[in-house]
Amino acid sequence: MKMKAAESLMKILEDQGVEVIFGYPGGAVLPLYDAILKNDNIEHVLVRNEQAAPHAASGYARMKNRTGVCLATSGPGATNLVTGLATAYMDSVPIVAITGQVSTPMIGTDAFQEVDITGITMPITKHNYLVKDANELPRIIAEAFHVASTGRPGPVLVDIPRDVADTMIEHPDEIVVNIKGYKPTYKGHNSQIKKIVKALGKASKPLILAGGGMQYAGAGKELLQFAECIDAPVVTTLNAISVFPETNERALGMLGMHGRPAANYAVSHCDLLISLGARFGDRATGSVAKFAKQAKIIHIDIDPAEIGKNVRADVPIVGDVKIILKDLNDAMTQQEHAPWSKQVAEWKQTHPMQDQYGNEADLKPQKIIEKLGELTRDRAVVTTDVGQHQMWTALHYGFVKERSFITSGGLGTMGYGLPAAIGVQMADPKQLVICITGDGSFQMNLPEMATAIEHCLPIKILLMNNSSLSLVKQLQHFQCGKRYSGIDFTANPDFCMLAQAYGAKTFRIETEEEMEDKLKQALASPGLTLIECIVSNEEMVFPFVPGKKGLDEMVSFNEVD
Ligand SMILES: Cc1ncc(C[n+]2csc(CCOP(=O)(O)OP(=O)(O)O)c2C)c(N)n1
Repeated sequence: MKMKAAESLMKILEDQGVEVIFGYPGGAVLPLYDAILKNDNIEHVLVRNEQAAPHAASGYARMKNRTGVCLATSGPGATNLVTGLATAYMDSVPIVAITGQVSTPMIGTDAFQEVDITGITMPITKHNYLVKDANELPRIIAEAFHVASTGRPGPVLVDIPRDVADTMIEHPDEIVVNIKGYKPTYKGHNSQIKKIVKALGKASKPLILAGGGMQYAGAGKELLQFAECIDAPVVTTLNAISVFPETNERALGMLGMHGRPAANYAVSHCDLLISLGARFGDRATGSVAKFAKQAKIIHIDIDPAEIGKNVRADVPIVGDVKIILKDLNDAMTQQEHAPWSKQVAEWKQTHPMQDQYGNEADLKPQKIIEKLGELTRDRAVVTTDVGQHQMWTALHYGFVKERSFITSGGLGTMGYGLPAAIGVQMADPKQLVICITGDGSFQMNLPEMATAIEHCLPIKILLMNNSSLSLVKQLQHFQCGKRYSGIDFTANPDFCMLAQAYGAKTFRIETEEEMEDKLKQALASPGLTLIECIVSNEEMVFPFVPGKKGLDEMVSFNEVD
């Protein structure tokens, strides 16, 4: 059937199962917006700044394990997507971003709102396309979805000139995707699996390191079985939090710069580290030279480019972590490492997280998060922004449900939390969605409250207001001799009044005494709700591994003046 390329595009999106597009219009995407209007099956969510669109698509994708879609116009619309695409790239989130481009004859003439977005996004997308021939559009879109969601997931951008979108084309009945040279490996090589089984047989202090790839693979069940079978404790990276229930006795929680003491000690003392879908980012490893020094390292990842990139791999294996874990579970016999388990349990006991609180303030952010965890643990999905509040959430909430923690781990993007929560809530309208944010991060994308109101999304925003950029303040404390530069927000608005102006319900918590009651009330409140917690900016996140130090050289609360 003949139709405009823009209409054909919408049909293909529908075939790909797209239910929602997060976007913002402009001149170069008029044909696409016109085509959306004619399509009854795809909802368009108008964000308040394009920056929120890929973040929302990311929240949606991470919640639903499906590719998220965002849309922006050419020029400034497209460049506003850049931070979100880089965020998705670093965290391996499948997104298809569609941008409008000036008409083909105008490309390269510095036309109004022209920008070379494929050039700009080359290093932060898995792949990108500039569509020059309208007849190619259906195939390119199908390819974009295939590339975004297979192998190691990631963002793909498709740039569509306005005249291309307007061209009449024959809508194909069927599209077969066949990309030469692109064949992700899913099944692990048999000989490598045998090597792993052998290495496990020799180890007396094995440790499992779960990374973000475990979330995407949905391999929580296999992980639990594996950990039990090889009798090993489990540490997680920031992006893997919630893949292994933190209430399980084998769970040591997050490792790294702000890792839990038991997790960091275990990494430093294990004799075999089995890394599953983790990329050994510097925040997780601390000094690479001092990382897991006593251990043989098994590196399992779907992306061959990850192997040996940051940390040596003694036994590498490329493939899908879920499939490989299944094979390993089949191949392994029950093991026991009682002295190691005892040692790890001791570390947990002698270094409780409560020791990492500050002792000055009345209302401690760590306690708020612990209480929130207690009240919502198995029934909420939490998104965060970036800062101390993010680390406290990672350390103190106590996640138990797979895919219940969604954060910008790799890029550390402030402004991620609220739009991501919008995506999560759109993906699952019945879900309790909580966005934990700081006053700095919240101000980067707070107009998205209007988007949430417009779509009746009952998101709960927990705002830790310390009137400053406190994670930076903490760095300045240690690295700049307590000289604090550019971190005070002396002119913060009244956030409750502001949220009310958008139509949200609000609560303010100022003392520990009122904390539980107000949290309960806020959680029970229908509609968009802001819970503002007034906390001290003297608080710090502990433990803390100073630069160039190894993971077992953590600084704790009681070691700092
Ligand atoms: C877009 C962006 N700009 C700057 C930074 C650097 N940065 C990291 S944490 C932080 C402070 C965050 O402050 P806030 O959101 O108030 O959280 P808090 O640390 O106070 O909990 C800053 C500025 C960043 N991560 N992202």
